[in-house]
Parts: sequence; C-alpha cells; structure tokens
Amino acid sequence: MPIFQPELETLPRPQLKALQDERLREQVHYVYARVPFYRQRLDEAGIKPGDIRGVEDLPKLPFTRKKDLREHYPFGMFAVGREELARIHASSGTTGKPTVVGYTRGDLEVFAEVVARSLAAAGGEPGMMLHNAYGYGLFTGGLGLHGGAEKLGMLVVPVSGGMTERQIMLIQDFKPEMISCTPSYAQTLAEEFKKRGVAPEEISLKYAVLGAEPWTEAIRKSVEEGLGVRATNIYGLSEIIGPGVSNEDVHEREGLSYIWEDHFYPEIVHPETGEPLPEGETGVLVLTTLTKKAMPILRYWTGDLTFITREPAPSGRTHARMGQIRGRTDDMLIIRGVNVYPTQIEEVLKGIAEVEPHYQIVVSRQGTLDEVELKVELAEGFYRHIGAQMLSDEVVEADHQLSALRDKVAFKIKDNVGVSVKVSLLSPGTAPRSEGGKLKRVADLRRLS
Ligand code: ADP
Ligand code: K
Repeated sequence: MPIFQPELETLPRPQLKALQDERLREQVHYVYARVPFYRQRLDEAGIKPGDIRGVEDLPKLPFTRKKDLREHYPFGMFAVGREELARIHASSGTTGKPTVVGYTRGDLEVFAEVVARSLAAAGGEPGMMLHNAYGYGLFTGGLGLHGGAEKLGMLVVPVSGGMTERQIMLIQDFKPEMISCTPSYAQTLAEEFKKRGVAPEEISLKYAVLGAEPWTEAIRKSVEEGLGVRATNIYGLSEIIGPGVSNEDVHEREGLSYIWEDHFYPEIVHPETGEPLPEGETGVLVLTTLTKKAMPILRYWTGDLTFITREPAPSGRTHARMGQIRGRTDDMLIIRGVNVYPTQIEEVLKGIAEVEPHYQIVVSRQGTLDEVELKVELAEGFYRHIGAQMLSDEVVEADHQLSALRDKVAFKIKDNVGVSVKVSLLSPGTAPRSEGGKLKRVADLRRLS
C-alpha cells in the first residue's frame, strides 16, 4: 500500500490550491477570533482577516517565532480552552521553560493521518510490526509515530529510547519489519548488531524511518548496510504538529520529502530579509498550519534551511517536496535528537553559586554518539575556598569538593536540559570572552558521516 490517502495525496494541484486557500482563510479568521496574540499582531500590521484570500497573501502576515511561544508560556498561544484539549507535548525552548504545544482530539486525528501517510511512504503496511525507538513522553516523537502506526494498521512495539541491549534482544525475538528512531541511534544499533556477529541479512528489519536530527547520505548508507534496511527521512517539529510534516518515499529516496501540504503550507524565505524566495532556492522553511485547532500557527519560522520543489513526482503525489535540512539559522544544537540552546545551559549555570555563567560547549561525535563537553568557570569565591589550585581533570578527580561540584553541574544540566554532558571546571577568567563581536560559545566539531 504505497499511498495512504490517495485522494488527498494525489489531489490535482488546482484543487489542492483551492483547498489550501479555503483552509487558510478559515484558519486566519479562526486565530483572529480566538488568539489575542494573533489579533494584536494582525491589528498592528494593519491586516484584516478578510485581506488574506489565499496562500499568495501569506507574505503579508508577520512571522511567528519560537520567542513568541516562549513569551506566551504555557498556554497563551492556544485557541481553545482546557476542556477541548486532548493532549499536551513540549520541546526544549531557548531558556529553562519548554515550548508547550496542544492538540484537540481532531488535531490528534490529523497527526495520526500525516504520520500514517509518512509511514506508508517509508514502506510501512498494515500488519507490519514497528519497533518504535523514539522517546515516549513530552517529546512528540514516540507518541507521534505510535499514533500514526496504529492508524495505518501496524502493530507497534513502544520500546522508546535507550537500553540498547534490550532493543537488540527485542528486535531479534519479535522480528519487526520496520524501525523508527534518530539516524544516529540507528547507527548505534547497527554497530551493536555487528559486535554481536549478527549479519544484516539475519536482522528482520526491512525499513527504517529516521529523523529529529540532521543526517546525510553517508549516514543513510551506513544504516542501510548495517541493518539491511531501506531508510527514509521523516521531518517535523512540535510547533507545527511533530514528526510527519514530511517524509521521503522509499521507492524514490532522492533526498526529497513530501510535505503534507493540505495541512501544512510551506514557504521558503531569505534568512536575513524574510522575503519569499523562488522555488528551488535554499532559505528558511516557514510553515503555516491549515487545519490545526488547538494551536494554529501562522508563518512559523522553523529556522531550518532547505529548498522546496513542486516538480511532478514519480509517485504521482502532487504535494510539494523539500530537500534535506542543510542547517539552521539560529544557535539551536541538536544532540542525540534533543534540541538544546546554549541559553538553556546558561540558565542552569546561573542557578549554581560555585560557578559563573562563563562557559564553552564543545560538541563532538564519538563513533555514532554525540558527546558534549561543558567547560565552565569557577566563581572567584569558591576558587579561593578550594585554595586557588591549578585545575585539571586529575586535580578535580582527587578533590572531593571539586568532583562533587562537577557531578552536580552535570546532574542539573541533565535534569533541566535533557542531555548528558562531561563537565570540565576552569579557573576564573579562562573561558572565552567576547572581543566585541559575537561570542562563539559553541564549538560543534561533528562531522556528519
Ligand atoms: P524536540 O526534538 O526538542 O522535541 P522538535 O521535535 O520540535 O523538538 O524539534 C524539531 C527540530 O528538529 C526541527 O526544527 C529540525 O531542526 C530538527 N529535525 C527534525 N526532523 C529532522 C530531520 N529529518 N532532519 C533534520 N532536522 C530535523
Ligand atoms: K529535534
């Protein structure tokens, strides 16, 4: 079953456009009536809902940004009250507070449908078993893939992330045909199978649907060879719905993913000016929800860099396709699939008296795993208190006050930001300082290969 909703996925473009225009008009009236934030934004811009007649009028509207969601934490962007909500998800925000998103029952139905379309495009069929190794919880990945797989008629194994030993065992014992996880975790699993002498032909998996972080053709090749699968790219973000905004077709895999355009309208704009760019040019992907009820969003600035094309596609689907994500316009880091902003780390450091929020983050990739080293300065007072000794990993290890502090910082970061870091303590004044220009607090040494 290659296409889950053929009548919608292959809708001739003139009809698709008419449907988008109609839905957009409705969505704009809806947010204007129900979300004070949008009413104010449109009023300030001198736009009446009736001015937006179709998708070509979208550039008249201001962008919505992560910052707007943060300023309206937790529920200020919602268009419905609690009694109409069916679920909440959240992802990391730029500071300590997460970005909260909500769904009505109808939104969850749409979420399941777009993920089912994605899974079908990725090779999934009713009756197949999906080993879902995306994290369950506030993160949209686990439950998102879960709902879509059930919708498609698959049998879902809700393994969630981590505990690799157990994942290997369950894959060998249950024999799933499909796996969903981050591309880097798929690489980890491939390596673990290899270590155990299990050949790719002996692994039951046939398809992998991978996303939540950027990846490359080289990673695709290593996962496909290591697990004996055909891997496709799933893209999405919680602000729009979660995973399943777009997916590649397993029979094409040209690096182009179908955007489910009857629900999410894509634009590509210039990263600095915000001006719409012609088809095929790379810029920031901006998405507008056309059918969301709980948290509709107009022109969301994803920060993700890519291009789109509306060239006819081999599968017969008529929806626009997007390229792989080439990078981001902001300082968001994606570490093992988790979004991390340097400012989140800074917030945590501000709450620890023994250190200063002078720090540097070094991200590298050891094998298939992202590793983070956080170098942070001791506060003057604490530094004197421990006798102002030269700091090295050995010294910290030997001094119980220093090693306890190092563990405390790592624990608080893990607890608040969700990533494990290796903490190195620096003496006061030795972390990089801004020399007028933009301070580079992050060194990302990862080569995606
Ligand atoms: P979190 O992972 O913290 O819950 P989101 O799911 O909202 O937050 O993360 C969305 C972001 O993850 C996207 O804006 C994009 O930067 C990145 N992302 C998701 N899927 C992909 C993909 N297939 N390729 C590259 N980046 C992706
Ligand atoms: K992510």
